[in-house]
Amino acid sequence: MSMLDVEAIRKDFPILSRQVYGKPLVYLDNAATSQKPRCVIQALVEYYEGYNSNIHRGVHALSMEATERYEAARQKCADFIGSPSTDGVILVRNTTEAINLVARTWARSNIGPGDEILLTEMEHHSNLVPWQQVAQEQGAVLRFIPLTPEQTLDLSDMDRLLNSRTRLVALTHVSNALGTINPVKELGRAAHRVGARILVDGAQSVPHLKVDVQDMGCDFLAFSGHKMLGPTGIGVLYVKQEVVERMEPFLRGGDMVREVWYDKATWNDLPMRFEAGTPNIADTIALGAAIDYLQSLGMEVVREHEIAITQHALDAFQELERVQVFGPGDVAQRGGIISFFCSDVHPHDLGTVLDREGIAIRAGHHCAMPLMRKLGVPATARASFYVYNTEEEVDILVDALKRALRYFARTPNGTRGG
Ligand code: C6P
Repeated sequence: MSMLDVEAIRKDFPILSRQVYGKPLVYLDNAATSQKPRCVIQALVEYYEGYNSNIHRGVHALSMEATERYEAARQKCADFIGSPSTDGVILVRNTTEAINLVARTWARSNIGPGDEILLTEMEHHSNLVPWQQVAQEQGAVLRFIPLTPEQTLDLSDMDRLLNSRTRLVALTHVSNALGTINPVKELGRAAHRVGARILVDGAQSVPHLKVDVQDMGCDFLAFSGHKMLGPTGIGVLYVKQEVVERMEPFLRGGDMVREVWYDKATWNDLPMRFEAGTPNIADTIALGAAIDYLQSLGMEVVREHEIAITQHALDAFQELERVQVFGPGDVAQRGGIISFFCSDVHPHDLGTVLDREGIAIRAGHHCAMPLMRKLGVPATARASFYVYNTEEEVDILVDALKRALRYFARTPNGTRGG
């Protein structure tokens, strides 16, 4: 049981009352994207119906109103992650763009030949492929913290992996493909001891846990609005003050400049220096509404609910024969993600069968192909929870899985059967 009034919360999400193939929707794909409460949808409608206009330049009432609400939403983002200032709260499209921004700006001036970037074996492609490019173009070396048999980080060889050549440690806070929560605070301290910076991919943590950038001690934090009840197309890159002050701009053009001549330009104040062109005004304001909604629930309570439902799922999954659940057994070390595999059936086939019952899960490599190779599986099936999910929904999933696995056990090699 959790302290959240889940029945009341569910009423705030119009989509949760729809049916899929005549069955009530059981939405368990929240790690991919969350659903949106009415207040977020309403914020979009209010903006377009009431004060749509461009920001930071108009002298008219609509523009001033839009600018005020846009900047208020930025302040909400800053407060939500405990950032003391908005100077380093840069509004981008998503986690992927946030990480690429760091790779294209900070990394260009701070990483050189022979320097090392320390990642982990569980990174999402978004926190791997940009660093591959930095390594190729700048002659840097990528190193990887390996996994334990329980798919947590194996820190036993850190003295070698983290050394005086390390410039950056970049890792996910919560793994989207395993559910594992990583010790980012400890790794931040260790990184700073050797003079390295730390980037935390918060795509799967900021929506679910109380994340405080000062307590965590990170230099960069990236996250996406769409996984935390907000719209798609808006994300945040937080950069620590002393770092952002010395960063070169990313995209260049309107809005990010102070003064321009034919042959040169000077830069606008922080953080506008990193927001060239007309930004995503409507979705930023709606992300502010999503943050208000999460704050009204309280992030500690959001996490408590996640722990309760994940524990319930871990217990229920034990009844499933020949199903391997990835990640640590201790619920305190995992987010609301159950990633699993059964050799009797390809995860895609499982996903398709569940879909016919109205149950939405994700099946695939979860943008973590190197990790799938490490685990020795082609893909996994993944159920992921959020504030509106109930233990009953977990039971519906597990019952449907039992039926599906019985069916596939009779039709070997993971074929779809008759
Ligand atoms: N993971 C999932 O189903 P974007 O797409 O830029 O909003 O987020 C990228 C990203 C980065 N890091 C982690 C840990 C993530 O989980 C994601 C997005 C989704 O797991 C889509 S692949």
